[in-house]
Amino acid sequence: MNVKTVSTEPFDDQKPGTSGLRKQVPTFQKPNYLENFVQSIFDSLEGYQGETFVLGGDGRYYNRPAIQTILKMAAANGVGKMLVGRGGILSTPAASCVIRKNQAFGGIILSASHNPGGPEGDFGIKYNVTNGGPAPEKVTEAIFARTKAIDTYKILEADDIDLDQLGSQQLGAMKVEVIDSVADYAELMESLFDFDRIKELLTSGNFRMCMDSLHAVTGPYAKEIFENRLGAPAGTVQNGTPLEDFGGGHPDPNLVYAHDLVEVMYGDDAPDFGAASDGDGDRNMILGRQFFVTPSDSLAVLAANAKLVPGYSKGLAGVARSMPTSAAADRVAAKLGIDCYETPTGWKFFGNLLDAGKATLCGEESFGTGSDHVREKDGLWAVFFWLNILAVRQQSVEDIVAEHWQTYGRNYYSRHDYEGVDSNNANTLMEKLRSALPEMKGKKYGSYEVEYADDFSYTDPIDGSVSKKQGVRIGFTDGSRIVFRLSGTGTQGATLRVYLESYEADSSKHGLDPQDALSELINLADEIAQIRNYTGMEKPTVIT
Ligand code: G16
Repeated sequence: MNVKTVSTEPFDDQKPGTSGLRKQVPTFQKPNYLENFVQSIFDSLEGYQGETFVLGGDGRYYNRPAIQTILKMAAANGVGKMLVGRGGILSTPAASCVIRKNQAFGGIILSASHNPGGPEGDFGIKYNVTNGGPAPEKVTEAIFARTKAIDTYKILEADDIDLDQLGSQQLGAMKVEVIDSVADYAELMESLFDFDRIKELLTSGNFRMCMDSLHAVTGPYAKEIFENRLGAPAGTVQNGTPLEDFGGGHPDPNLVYAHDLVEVMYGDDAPDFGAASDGDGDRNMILGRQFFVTPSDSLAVLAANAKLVPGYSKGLAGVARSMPTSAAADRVAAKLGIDCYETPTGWKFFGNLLDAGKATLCGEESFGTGSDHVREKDGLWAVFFWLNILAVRQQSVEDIVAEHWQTYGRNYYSRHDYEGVDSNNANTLMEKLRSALPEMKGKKYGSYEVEYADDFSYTDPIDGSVSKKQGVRIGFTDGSRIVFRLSGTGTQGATLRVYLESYEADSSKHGLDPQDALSELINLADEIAQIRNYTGMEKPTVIT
């Protein structure tokens, strides 16, 4: 076995963001760029030699060469066995499932999630720990520290592995097993949901659904489960073949980027149910006929109906949501008499709560929902959850949500994104806001009075770790609020996210367009943060 030790120099931009290291493909193609980061992962782990790891990605451009490099580096660094998805592909939730099922030491996932792909698109890499979830901050910080000091990496000189051949192969002293991850994932879904009932619904002739995989990783999973196992007609899954550049699209399941699905669901003779997932399969968007379910509401509806689903019929230990997600789930938790946790943005913050059995369901406004079945958010899981509820309740998506609002009130909610903002301007906007916070309490803006204004800080209730500066919150006396934060997943300039929320108990006022219901708060956000001034934009680039 020929292990080569290669000299290298640190890069100064390898700090993992909200979810791993994301950069444009040409950055990852720089000599040693990927290798430095991978070696930094191994260097910051202890006791992994001889252990099993999991490796796979969302199939975007550069996935295959990166997988080959990582395999050779893993072999050179003493990994015992590597489980790799066929073709180098694993959805993020499937990777989490495989790590857990095999009690692997950890996993390396190659994904830039919902960001566009292709030679000029984005690429990403993240490390997941043994519980199947994204590495917590203390691990990502150790990896980052190592990237700043690295001077060599190890790689095996060997031929490439055949990634399309299921079964075992040898790479130096490391065993490589190419696996069919669809099977493991489908089995897990079948253990949680009432597949018989869902099958009945999908084959009844009275119900039609459309699943849009946006040319990304969930295509094979969705085709196998919806069409082959659950009997949905061929063609139920659209854009179901994963492409390296996602067909030139933006694999982000929202009303702007999932336009094919939106056209179908808002067209004449629309199906009863529509869903989309993202590049690596962990996000979801849920639509009824001409009806959009916000991710915050989706979490609340799943929590309120969890007892209808076999895997959750015993009830929930608790729910958790990221801070900018609306408080709709809090109202359900209060009624159920269970705890509701508020964490910073980033799925990694749910890991400890799930491991400790404090939360069963988690969700984020950024189209992420999941549970303790894995340690990642899970796009298709959310679709099955909805289908299971629809199969039991035999009502439309819109009726279920409208009834939910009648019971709990409606949290009007919207997120306004300003993408590609000059980073200095974005940072100045945030700093100005932060410095104004101490003076804000009690201030009046039109009919609104500020009740609190702070920069969200989170103390993990399990390990006591503290994460500061997680978003500026301005809450008003009527329960509405505005949150400002900069995205940690973009690769060009900065993205300012403005989250707007107000609460309406009166069901006669539940039928408004959220942009109208929130219009005063939207103007206020601009007045307080000088958004147009600092971004140079008259309006957001994306509204969800
Ligand atoms: C990641 C994280 C999510 C987060 C989202 C948006 O999702 O896992 O927890 O909500 O990014 O983060 P930001 O607002 O910082 O851009 P994904 O689907 O991109 O892996």
